[in-house]
Amino acid sequence: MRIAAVELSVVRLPLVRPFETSFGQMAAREFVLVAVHDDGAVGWGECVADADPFYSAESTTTAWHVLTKYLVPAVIGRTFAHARDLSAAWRRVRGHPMAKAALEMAAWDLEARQASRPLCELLGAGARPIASGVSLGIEPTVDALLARVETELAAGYRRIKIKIKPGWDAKPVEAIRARFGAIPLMVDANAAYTPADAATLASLDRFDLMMIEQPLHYDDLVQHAALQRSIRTAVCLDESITGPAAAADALELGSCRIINIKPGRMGGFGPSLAVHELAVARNVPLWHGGMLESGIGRAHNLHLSTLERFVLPGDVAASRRYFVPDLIDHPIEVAPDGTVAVPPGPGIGVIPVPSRLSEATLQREEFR
Ligand code: OSB
Ligand code: MG
Repeated sequence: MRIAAVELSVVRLPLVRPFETSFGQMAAREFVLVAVHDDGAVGWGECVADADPFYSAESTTTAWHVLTKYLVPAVIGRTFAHARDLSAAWRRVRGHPMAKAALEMAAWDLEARQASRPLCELLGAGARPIASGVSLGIEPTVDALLARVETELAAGYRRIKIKIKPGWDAKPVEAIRARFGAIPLMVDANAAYTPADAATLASLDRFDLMMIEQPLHYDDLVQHAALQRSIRTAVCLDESITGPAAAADALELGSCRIINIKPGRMGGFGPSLAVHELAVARNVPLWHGGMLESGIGRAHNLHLSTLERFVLPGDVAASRRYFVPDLIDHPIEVAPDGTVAVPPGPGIGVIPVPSRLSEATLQREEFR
């Protein structure tokens, strides 16, 4: 594959409904979309960095800066045997995993399209239905949250995750258990607690949650290990798992029992495959996280989710939960059994609808 041309766009899509987490409220997604061209073939990648650096240090602006100034210049005009080799070209650039992942994953899509194979096969697996869960934001009232849970269970989703923060934790969980019984239920704190809250977090043990996701600081492993020793519920790490080294440290320390994989957070599919290998070796359950991606990023996530160690339902829900219309030609749908199909065809299996893309584009630049 030769990186003959790269097209970068900043795209803005309003969310179907605002999404509130412990770090703030989002009403729209604003992200960098990458198109990599070679000889008529195009590979697509979506940068999961948000407009604001609240989930992690990266933002749309930093991703644009690092892509235009460093990452694209490092690969443009060059030939690579495999998409996983691109990362060697930007080895000197520290950090910025979301910017790197967007370009690396576009190259994976291009490589798969040029081989006329679905991306999941290049990643070492094969298409299978992916069990899907939903991530529900913080609501103004418990009743509003219960109504959302009811809707998503009726749609077939296999697990409910609710966002929590101090003051919005045991109360909504207790209300969901009271109304819906023993459904697969988990919580995500997005780093909103400190070790001083250990008693509050331990009090959630009585609800038999599948896991508590990222309760403590976003780059901590040591305090999570102490917390995991003191509670029965499994800790799952999201923000803290920045790549294979952090994953190995977390498992060694006992910081978590479950890992949430997001290729954007770790720098792309290369590092994600390394974490997957580690999880196979150590028998650690994985699931695929979501970053409110458009259908482009979600299609990448579905292909990666076909690997064997993704044994828990992922945050890979239907297009209509996020964007109407989605950026892609064939919206992603959930089946009545709560699974989502991997888009068939070469590469990720979907492309942006040109008119929707141009309507949503705020800024654009081409490199050749
Ligand atoms: O922590 O998993 C998270 C969305 C944005 C940033 C971080 C997270 C999330 C979600 C939504 O939970 C998952 C999705 O449905 O895409
Ligand atoms: Mg999370």
